[in-house]
Amino acid sequence: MSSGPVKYVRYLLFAAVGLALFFFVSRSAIPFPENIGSKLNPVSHKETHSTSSQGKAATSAEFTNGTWGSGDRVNATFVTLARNSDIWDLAKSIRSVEDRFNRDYHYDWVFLNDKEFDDNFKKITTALVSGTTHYGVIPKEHWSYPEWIDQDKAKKVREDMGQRKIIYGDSESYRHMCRYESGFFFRHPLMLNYEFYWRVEPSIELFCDISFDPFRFMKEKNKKYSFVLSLYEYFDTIPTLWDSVTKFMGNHPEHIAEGNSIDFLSDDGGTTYNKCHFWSNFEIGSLEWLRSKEYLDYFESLDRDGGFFYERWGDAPVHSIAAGLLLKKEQIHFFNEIAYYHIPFTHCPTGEQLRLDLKCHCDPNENFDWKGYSCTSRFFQINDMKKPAGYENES
Ligand SMILES: Nc1nc2c(ncn2[C@@H]2O[C@H](COP(=O)(O)OP(=O)(O)OP(=O)(O)O)[C@@H](O)[C@H]2O)c(=O)[nH]1
Ligand SMILES: [Mg+2]
Repeated sequence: MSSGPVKYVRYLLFAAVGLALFFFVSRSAIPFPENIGSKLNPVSHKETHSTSSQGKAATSAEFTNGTWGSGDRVNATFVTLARNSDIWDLAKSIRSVEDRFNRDYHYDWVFLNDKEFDDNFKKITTALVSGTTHYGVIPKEHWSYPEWIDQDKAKKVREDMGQRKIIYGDSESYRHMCRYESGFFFRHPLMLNYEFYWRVEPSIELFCDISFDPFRFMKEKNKKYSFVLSLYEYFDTIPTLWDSVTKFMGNHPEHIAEGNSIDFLSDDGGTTYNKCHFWSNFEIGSLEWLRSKEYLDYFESLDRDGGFFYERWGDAPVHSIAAGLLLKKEQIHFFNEIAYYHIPFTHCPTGEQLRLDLKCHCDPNENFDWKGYSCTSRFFQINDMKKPAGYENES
């Protein structure tokens, strides 16, 4: 991992290159599976000033007056994949989550690692988490090459991507990490007893009090996946991902949900991928959905195609495309109220009164949601959601 300023510059470069690529790189297009029928027909959407079903479903008042805070806890856990060396960056994240939310709820926290956690890691995290902590080692078969992968070919790809300076392009462990987050963390024995998860990474920050229980909100509203930030993926990491998804859709039309979010993912009804994805370093989601036949068939199909190793598919587009295709639109939720930072992007809630009520300490000018490289406007548009008042001042 690189140091702070260097990393920041790297991200700026990455964002600039990504933006340029988004506009100039031609997209892959393969024949569209006909047996999906009307499920992927694009619908036209009005610009977003009507009140939506999603907008009606959750108002800001509900998140500040305790509507979702009362009652029993949900069967849920925080989950973090980490190395022993991540301990101090992770300690900051845990402190933030505890101070802003979990000290009132005491949810459990599961830590997963491809190696044994050392005593220092366990001691510090146990002291910081107000709920029960669990520590798991990842089974070897979930963090190694499947037998159908040609490892020489994978090595050449890493060397080539390294020379082309693609972020994490030369990293073998990053690829295992992305594949693990895409297809396995929810199947770890420690995760099997839980219904919902909240993913936390090292060095994140929460800027506002969370005065409601997001797990409870997810469960009672029948939400399966949620996000706070969305953006465009770097094309060179996923050149054939959509081809693989298209193949899956052709083989499993029964898994594609009626009323899905295809228009979040594609500008042409599914022929090509527009690279929009939810930023998965923050996720609150349903483990039961990830363990469903629909999701497992999807992951298995993508995994067989080898792009986790022959390209550098990230768990963010993999999860997002699944959510976009396998779930109904209304099962995906945007949490404006959860203020979040992971280098280099900030989600600072739009709406001054909300920020004051929640004791936020983020600068609204840094809010990424309505800026050009975010996909959140598109999410609002496809769901006919009204953007929060004041968004124009943050674009
Ligand atoms: N156990 C283990 N965890 C890892 C490994 N690589 C990454 N992780 C964890 O996987 C998550 C994602 O890795 P990050 O390095 O944060 O990836 P990223 O968010 O794309 O990039 P950054 O900007 O560096 O944060 C984090 O929770 C890491 O701690 C690894 O080799 N072993
Ligand atoms: Mg990270």
